[in-house]
Amino acid sequence: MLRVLHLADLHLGYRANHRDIPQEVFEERDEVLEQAVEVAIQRGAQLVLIVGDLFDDYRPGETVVEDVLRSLKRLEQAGICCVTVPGNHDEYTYYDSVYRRYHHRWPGILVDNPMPEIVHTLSVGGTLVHIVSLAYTAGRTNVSQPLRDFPEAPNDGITIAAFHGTIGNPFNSERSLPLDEQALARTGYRYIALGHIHSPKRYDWGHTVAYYPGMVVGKGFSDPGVSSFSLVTLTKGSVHIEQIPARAPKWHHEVVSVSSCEGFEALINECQNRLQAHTDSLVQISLQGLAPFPISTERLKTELNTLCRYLEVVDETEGFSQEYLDKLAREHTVRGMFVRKLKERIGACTDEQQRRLYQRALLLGLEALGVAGGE
Ligand SMILES: [Mn+2]
Repeated sequence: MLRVLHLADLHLGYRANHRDIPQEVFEERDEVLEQAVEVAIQRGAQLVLIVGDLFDDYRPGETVVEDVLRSLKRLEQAGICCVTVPGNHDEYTYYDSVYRRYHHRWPGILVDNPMPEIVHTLSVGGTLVHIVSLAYTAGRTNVSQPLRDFPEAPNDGITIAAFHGTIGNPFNSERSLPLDEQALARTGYRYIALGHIHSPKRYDWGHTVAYYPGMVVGKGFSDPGVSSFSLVTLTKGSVHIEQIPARAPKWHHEVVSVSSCEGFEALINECQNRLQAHTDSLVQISLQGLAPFPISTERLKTELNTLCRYLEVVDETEGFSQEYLDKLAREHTVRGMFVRKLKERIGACTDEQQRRLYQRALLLGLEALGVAGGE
């Protein structure tokens, strides 16, 4: 039996400076490797694989690097083999890449060969475990076609691979490693630890299992992470992957339809209900549908932002509801006249593109006349 803690895409050192998200959220996510080390020790892992994008950048800050070295040192002292594979964010290519600058001090195995090779062999309870990997290096790793030449699995023991790349994407334009799915399936390796794709995915090719554990701690609402570690247990007949919860900032995206809300108070209530299960999360509320009344996202934020760790409200409504526009059209004001005129034009319109243009004009006009900000 072999127990492997399979990590990938930790993206340590990531900071989102363009948002008003509190900095400590990102400092907190940087502690994930130390947690992973704890899990590896407590759960008796014999091997830790870090399959690319350990850092968010190839030149991370010194503090982040020193913390990583300290954590990996702990693994070494606990007698756990650790293999670090550079990714595409923390690419090995650059002369001042973190992995070149800290190579001499890196605990465990730091992969630096540009094409797949057996990088290390360890013995676990008398069984040999061979590890195949590479560090994608621009100009040296041949990516003119998806990678399909892999070293043959030796007859003694089992073979495991660790690749940071994309399966089955021969025309990928990003700087990353394309991997040939059929060729991987033919290797006969017992387990292929993958990284690069941030959501989990498992491939079963007969006796060979390949797996993306996903990003452990999220970077934001569009890249929320899985908030768990993947502990892989290999036995003679099976590959079992257990999810172990990770303490990490939680990102949550919530869609709220405004169409059915009677008024602003009802909308606040609806949002409050939705937030109840996410009090310790960073939440993004996306307002959708046709608004039956003017919505102030600022006011919503003020009303709700104490109910969760951080709140962002995005107005993605498509415009105002018919009822609301009818109400405005009845006003004896410039605004009422504007709405009447635009409604007439929209009603008479036969061209779809022209109609959308008028609808956009209606929204912009109403904004200018002071309705979108809230009454
Ligand atoms: Mn990544």
